[in-house]
Amino acid sequence: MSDPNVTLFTKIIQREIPADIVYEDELAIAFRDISPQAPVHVLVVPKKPIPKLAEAIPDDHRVLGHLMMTVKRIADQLDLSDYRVVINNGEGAGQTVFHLHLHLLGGRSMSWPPG
Ligand code: D5M
Repeated sequence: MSDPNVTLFTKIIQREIPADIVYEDELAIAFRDISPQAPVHVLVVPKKPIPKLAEAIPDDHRVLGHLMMTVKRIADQLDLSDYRVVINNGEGAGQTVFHLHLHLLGGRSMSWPPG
């Protein structure tokens, strides 16, 4: 049986499948979404394969904070001032890849609430 923690994001981290990587460090990787919903659409992904935010544990607090700071770093790097950060938690919220990730969306105006 295949390991449910090995998603395509693990394969991107391990360079088994290609991605347009914009940032990487020991805890996180960020790459452009294959199906961009805005002129800038980057996924910020922890290297630890946490399936979704609801499954994070107290020990994950450092990596979770790091992901937010990584979003800020990439937004600066890409010269974005206004942007949106989204986490889809669970199928009903639109999650399709069960390896936690933050969507960084920018480069166009956005409305609220999201669909
Ligand atoms: O977001 C999962 C996102 O992952 C969705 O916006 C498409 C994106 N995706 C899927 N496959 C790839 C590859 N191979 N490279 C880059 N981006 C990818 P979710 O919140 O789970 O719906």
